[in-house]
Amino acid sequence: MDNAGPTLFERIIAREIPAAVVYEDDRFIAIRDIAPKAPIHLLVIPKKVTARVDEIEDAEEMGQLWLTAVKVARQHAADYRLAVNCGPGGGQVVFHTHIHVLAGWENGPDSD
Ligand code: D5M
Repeated sequence: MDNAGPTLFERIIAREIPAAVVYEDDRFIAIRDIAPKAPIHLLVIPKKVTARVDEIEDAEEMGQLWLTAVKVARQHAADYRLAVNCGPGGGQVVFHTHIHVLAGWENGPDSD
């Protein structure tokens, strides 16, 4: 991490920037993506800041992140896609770790 100040998602967690919050506990928050790429597009975000998912070295922390993503996904859809962009070359643009939850297609993700 650099020291460029709070990330966009930290500012959302702090309620400095508005977002549609669909889930929150003491360690994670989930919001609706502002530019949805599926009928349902959520972001599951750890409150403990890392820039990208491969900075998480602790198995419990990584496990809870994925368990929370699954829990949030299942609150919204029976079937879903979880995705993580890691680094600029992987399509990441917000450098605060997050898992995308994509769902809601009528006939699967490649149908629309
Ligand atoms: O995905 C970062 C995602 O974050 C991208 O799908 C848009 C979303 N985004 C950007 N700004 C906001 C705000 N303010 N609210 C909600 N969602 C937002 P990445 O994996 O880094 O490419």
